[in-house]
Amino acid sequence: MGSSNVPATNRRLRRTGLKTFTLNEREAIVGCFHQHGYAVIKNVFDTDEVAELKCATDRAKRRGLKVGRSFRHGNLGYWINDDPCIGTNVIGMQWPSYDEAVLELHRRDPRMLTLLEPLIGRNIRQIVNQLHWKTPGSTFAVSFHRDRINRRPAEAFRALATSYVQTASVIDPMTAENGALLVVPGSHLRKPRSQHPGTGNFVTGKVSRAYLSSEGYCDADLLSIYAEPGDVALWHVDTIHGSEMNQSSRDRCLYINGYVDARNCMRGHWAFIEGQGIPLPPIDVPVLIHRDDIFDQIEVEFAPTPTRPTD
Ligand SMILES: O=C(O)CCC(=O)C(=O)O
Repeated sequence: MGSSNVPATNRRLRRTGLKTFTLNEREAIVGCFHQHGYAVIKNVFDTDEVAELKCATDRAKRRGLKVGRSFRHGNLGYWINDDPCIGTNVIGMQWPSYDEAVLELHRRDPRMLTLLEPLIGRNIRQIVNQLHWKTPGSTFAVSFHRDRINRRPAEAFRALATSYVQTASVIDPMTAENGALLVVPGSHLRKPRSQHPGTGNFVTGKVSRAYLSSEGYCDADLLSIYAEPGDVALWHVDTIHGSEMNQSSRDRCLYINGYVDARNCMRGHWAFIEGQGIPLPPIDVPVLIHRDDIFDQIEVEFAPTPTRPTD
């Protein structure tokens, strides 16, 4: 196949020396995503980059712990709870890219576009930018759900099944012991059989199987995504997934970015326009994403632990 068939993004990556993907690899990723509802791409980011990401996420967590309770500033939010086992615990952050430059660059890195472009094109908005930490000893876990339930209000999205990709950049190894992501391969292709309880995805303790079984699945249908720092996982908006508590002695941090074909989404920050990464505006410029009150309440505000559904 001649070089004119290599997508523009790939040609640019070859020149800069960043990780590239062959056409076969790209086709395999797209095929896996469509057929199984997820894909895992190894070594997208290198050791030095992962070390920088890890420093940034550790710094963010320390900042959260220092404040000691949930707060938000515009779309930036820190989620801090009182864990029954370890006490004050930072479980996650929304839009950490406002606080950490490395995370800001990562969300619009050309390698992310390489993974997204065959699925949702080159004009992309972003509605999820999130960190999840599973601190050793904590009870934090994520209940089984399809991301579709969180894409609210529904009228802000069109053709969600073909317009949305959730990504997770692996910061700490994901292992059998530390609450690796669990997916039900192929579940995106099956029509929902039940109503999701809609109670929010963050839970404590062993994750209930109720939703899984109401959808006709059991533990034998779960696939664990074991992955290394620098790997990126993608999943479909209708893929059932969740994760158990961390039973190991090491932290498990995941950096989650959710992207939408801009033609089909009325909310979110720009991530790419014609394949060009778009930086975040200053934090005091309100941008409508999750919070309907963003134009009224931009300054720092202490908040209860979120009760609304989150990723
Ligand atoms: O952090 C995790 O293990 C789960 C992430 C997740 O379920 C999501 O982002 O929708």
